Amino acid sequence: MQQKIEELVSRFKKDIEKAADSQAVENIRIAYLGKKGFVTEILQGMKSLSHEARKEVGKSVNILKADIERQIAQRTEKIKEEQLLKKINESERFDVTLPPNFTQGSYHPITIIQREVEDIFLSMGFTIEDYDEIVDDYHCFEALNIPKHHPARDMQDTYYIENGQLLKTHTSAAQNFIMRKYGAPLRAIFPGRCFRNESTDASHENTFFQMEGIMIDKDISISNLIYFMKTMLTEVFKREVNVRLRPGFFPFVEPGFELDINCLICGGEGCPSCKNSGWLELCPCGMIHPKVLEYGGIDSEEYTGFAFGLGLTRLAMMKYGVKDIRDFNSGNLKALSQFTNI
Ligand code: FA5
Repeated sequence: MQQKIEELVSRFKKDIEKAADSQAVENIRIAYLGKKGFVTEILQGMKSLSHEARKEVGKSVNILKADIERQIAQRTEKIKEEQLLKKINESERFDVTLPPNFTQGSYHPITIIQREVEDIFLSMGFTIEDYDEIVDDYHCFEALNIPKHHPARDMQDTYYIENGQLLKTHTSAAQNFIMRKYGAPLRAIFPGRCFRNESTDASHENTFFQMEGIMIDKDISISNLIYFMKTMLTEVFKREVNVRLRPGFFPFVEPGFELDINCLICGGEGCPSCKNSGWLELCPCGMIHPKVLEYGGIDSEEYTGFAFGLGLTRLAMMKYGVKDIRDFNSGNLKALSQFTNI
């Protein structure tokens, strides 16, 4: 019986070494440890042995069983490792004859529309200016005729940071800086990222883009303002779009207007993007308040001007049919890849 066990041990060793995959290992397990397997056969043969011999052989068979189980587990692990290595080697194989497999990137839709609007204003003699995202209270509010404790400050939920600094709530914060830098006459646009501590929905983000524009010269009137707004929108949409102008209050313009666009997502029927009103606030504007000109070092007796604050992210929503403004900051590459060919 002992000899039979020894033969089984050496046969098992050879079989398990040859096993190339997990199915082969399983077949070996059944052949040796299964109900009709070799080890069970030995156990059944023990019935004819004496009590003493049965004790001896029983011990050896238990050791044999444990050894077979251990080797089966080891072989299974080894096969897994080998398969993993094979996979890694195959994926890393570098074939110089294959064409390169690059995925084409794209500009972010806000960048695309910003550049488009910039080109339109550049062609009309405006310069493009840049301004900080962290600004002080004076530029964001006071120089815009919004003194401390003025109720108009509640119109924008501000993120205050250290030393009286704050995150720019609107691009109007650069008006004073640009006026002081260039004086009058002046035509400039200044795009920028704005931050407001407000709850988000389909048309409100806490981080969004605006593009400010100012034009200051002798005899600038509301007709100039309407002309530039109309030209810009017709150029962006390559057709006339429905807009409406209604009175709006901003302490830095007088008179002030709200310019709304007929919602292009629902065609004016009403949807979540326009809060079911059929209109979306897009580009408030107005004639620059004389006090703001004076703060900017410009003689308000001699010069007048208009200013507008275009909601660039909302413009991108309308232009590209994006129903929810939050998609722009989502980092969803699948959605952004649609802009590859624009
Ligand atoms: C302003 O920010 C004024 N500074 C605009 C202005 C400039 C008026 C010059 C007059 C003269 P308002 O808060 O309405 O205004 O924002 C202007 C535009 O920015 C809105 O019409 C809208 O298109 C966009 N906007 C405002 N808040 C958000 C927001 N939370 N998410 C996305 N877009 C927004």
